[in-house]
Amino acid sequence: MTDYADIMTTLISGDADNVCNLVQTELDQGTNAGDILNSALIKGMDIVGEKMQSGEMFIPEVLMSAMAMNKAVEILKPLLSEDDKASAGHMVVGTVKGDLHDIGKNLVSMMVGSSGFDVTDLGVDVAPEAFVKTVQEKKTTIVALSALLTTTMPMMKQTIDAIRESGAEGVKIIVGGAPVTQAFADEIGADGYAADAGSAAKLAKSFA
Ligand code: B1M
Repeated sequence: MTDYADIMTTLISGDADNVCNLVQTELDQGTNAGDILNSALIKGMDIVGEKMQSGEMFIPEVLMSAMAMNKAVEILKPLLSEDDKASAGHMVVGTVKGDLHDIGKNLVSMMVGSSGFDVTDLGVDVAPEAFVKTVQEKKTTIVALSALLTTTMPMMKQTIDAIRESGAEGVKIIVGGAPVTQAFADEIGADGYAADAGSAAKLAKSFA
């Protein structure tokens, strides 16, 4: 059985061209696209998440890996079976109303997307009603809220309340962002808190 060490190492180093070449070589040799996705790319991104958490990788490096992952997935997409395409669930992510910071939120979006979720990114300055609308329209299993300002943290509670009051069932709401803590997450009734994008992907998977 292939261990895909080359693909994983190249993905972790963020070398998109070589990841794509290695993926294409595997395909040319008849390797199944779903196997490459699950056993090489998603596994590789799991390692990126761990390295990010431990401080071994920094934001720009993580972004390079995530971009390499996205390019490789584009090659595999037409070849994936419906089973392979079935995602871990649907996540809606956004920075709450009044807050324009999006760099951390984009990382969360990429890391969670790379770990098998179908992600809708609503962007920044997202009103509670917009989250509610998306949760209702898609089969959302997880909502991830980002806030970078102490002044927009209360908007996280308002958003959680709006989603709960809309009657959405089985939706897990997770929160994060520099000023957010586990204690704050507990206080506002969130289902979870993640300190960084790698942890957000792990947390999302734990709910899948
Ligand atoms: Co702003 N800003 N900013 N800013 N800004 C901060 C946040 C601030 C700490 C700077 C400071 O004063 N030291 C401060 C907030 C103070 C506070 O409230 N305690 C601040 C301020 C005051 C402001 C303005 C009010 C300034 C002004 O206009 N007077 C203004 C507000 C605008 C608004 O939002 N309404 C403002 C504006 C801006 C820019 C537009 C100039 C720009 C944003 C550009 C952009 O995002 N496209 C900006 C920036 C760049 C920053 C700093 C310098 C960097 C933020 C960043 O991107 N970090 C920031 C200072 C700092 O943090 N050092 C600052 C990198 C990013 C990867 O980290 O977003 O924390 P972060 O994401 C992390 C984790 O937090 C976590 O994962 C990521 C890592 O993996 N995470 C989640 C984030 N979201 C998550 C969601 C999850 C899970 C994890 O869901 C489950």
